[in-house]
Amino acid sequence: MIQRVLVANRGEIALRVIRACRDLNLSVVVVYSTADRDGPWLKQADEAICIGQGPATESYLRRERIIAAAEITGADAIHPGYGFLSENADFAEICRECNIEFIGPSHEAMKRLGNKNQARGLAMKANVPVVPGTEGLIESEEAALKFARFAGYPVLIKAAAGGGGRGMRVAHNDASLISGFQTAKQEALAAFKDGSVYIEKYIEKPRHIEVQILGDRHGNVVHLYERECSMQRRHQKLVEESPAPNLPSKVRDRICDAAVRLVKSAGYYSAGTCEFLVDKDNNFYFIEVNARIQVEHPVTELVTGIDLVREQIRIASGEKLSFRQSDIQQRGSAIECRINAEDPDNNFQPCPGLIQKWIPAGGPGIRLDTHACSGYRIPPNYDSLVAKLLVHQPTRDDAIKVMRRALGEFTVEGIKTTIPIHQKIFNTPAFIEGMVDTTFIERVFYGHAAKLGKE
Ligand code: MV4
Repeated sequence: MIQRVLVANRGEIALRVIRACRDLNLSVVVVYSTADRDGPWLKQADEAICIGQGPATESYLRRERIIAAAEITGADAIHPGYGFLSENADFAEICRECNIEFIGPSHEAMKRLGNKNQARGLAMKANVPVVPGTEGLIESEEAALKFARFAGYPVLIKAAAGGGGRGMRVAHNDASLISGFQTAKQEALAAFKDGSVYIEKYIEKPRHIEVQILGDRHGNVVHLYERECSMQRRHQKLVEESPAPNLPSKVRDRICDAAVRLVKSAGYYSAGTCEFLVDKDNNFYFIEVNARIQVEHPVTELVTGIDLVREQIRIASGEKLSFRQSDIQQRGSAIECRINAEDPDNNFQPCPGLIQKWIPAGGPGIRLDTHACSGYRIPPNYDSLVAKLLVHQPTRDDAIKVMRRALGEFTVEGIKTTIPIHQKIFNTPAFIEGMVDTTFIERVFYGHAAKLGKE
C-alpha cells in the first residue's frame, strides 16, 4: 500500500498530483529546484525538499537526488508527472530496485513502446493499423530508395528513438530522400544516442487523435475515449478537445478498440495514450504511445468523470480498476486552452517574469488548472505553460461560447500570454465547424505550411 508519495515535478502538474494525493488521504512530499523556491504549489505538500539549481539537469532530472529525497522522507512511491523523468525507463527500473513504486507503467512496457519502430511492430501484431512503411529499420540508402519506389513520394523518415515530432524528415524525391536519410540518422544519433531510422508514407494534412487508456496490474485495460489534438504549432499543442468533432462514431469506436488491443498486447498498465493520425477519408494509423499522464488529461476527466491521477495512484498500489468499459461514458464536450507565457505575435517567444495582475476565469462549466497567481514570478528555466483553461458543456457549440466568455474574463498583466491567439481561434469559422487538422494554426494564422524536421 502506498502511504506517502513524492512528486518529482513542478508547476501545474505538481499541484495536480499533490491534490490527488490529498483527495486519497496520502501524505505528499515535493522536490523543487532553487528557481522554484517560491513556487506556490510547494505549500500544498506536507514536505518540500530542495534538490538543486534551476537548470533541470541539476534538479528535476537528477535521479539519485530524487531517490535520496524519497528515502530520507520515507516516501514509498514517486509520481513523475509529465516531461522530465516521466518516460525514462531506467528511472522506473531504479525505483523498483530501491523498493519505491513508480507511479506509471512497468519499465519493461515503457522500453517496448518507447522505441517507435518496435511499437509499430507490436501494433501490426495486434492487428492495429499503422502507416504504410518499412518492414523494420532502414540501414542503407538502397533500402530507403526501394521503399520509396514501392510506396511513392512523399515519404517521412523517422528516428526510432524519436517522438513528439523530433527526428523526422520529409522527402519528395530520391535526392531529398538520400540527404534526409543521412541527416535524420546523424540528428537521431546526436539527440538520442541511437541513429536508427525507419520510413513511412507521408500522410498529408492529417488530424491528430489520441486515445486515453487505463490499465491495472491484473491485465484489465479500458479506454476513456479520444482527444482531438490537431490544433498545434511546431508540435506544441494549443487546444485539445473531446469528443473529436466530425469523427464518425464507428471510426471512433474502431480507434478506441485498436488502442486497447495495442496496450493489452504490450502488458501495459497505468495511464497511457495511443496517438493516431487520421486522414481525410477517416483512415486511421497508429503512430506512437505516450507512457505517461499527459498535459491534456483533464479534457478526458471532464467528459468521463474519472480522476486519472487518482486512478494512476490506485493502480500503482495494486488495486483493480473499479469500473468496466461499459461503465465509462463520454458525456458532453470538453475543450482545453493551453495558456503559455509566450508572445504569439513574436514567434511564441517565451515571456518569463513577474505576473503583476492575475484575475482567473471561473463560473459554471469552467476548470482552471494552474500553479500561478498575482505576484508569482515565472522562472526562465522551464516549459512556459502557466494555466490550462477548460470548459465542459453539453454540446461543442456551448463549450465554444463558454470558452469565449472565459477567455474574456481571464486577465493576466506583466507577461505576454497565448490568450489572444485562443480568442482568435474561438472566433474562426473553420474551427467552430470542427474543420481541424495539424496544419490549421500555421495555415490560418501564419499564412504558410509548417516545415517538418527543420526546427
Ligand atoms: C507523421 C505525419 C505524416 N505522416 N507520420 C509528428 C509527431 C510524431 N508524433 C508523428 N508526427 C507526424 N507523423 C506520417 N507517416 C505527420 C506528423 C505530424 C504531426 C503529428 C501529430 C501532431 C502534429 C503533427 C504535426 C506535424 C506532423
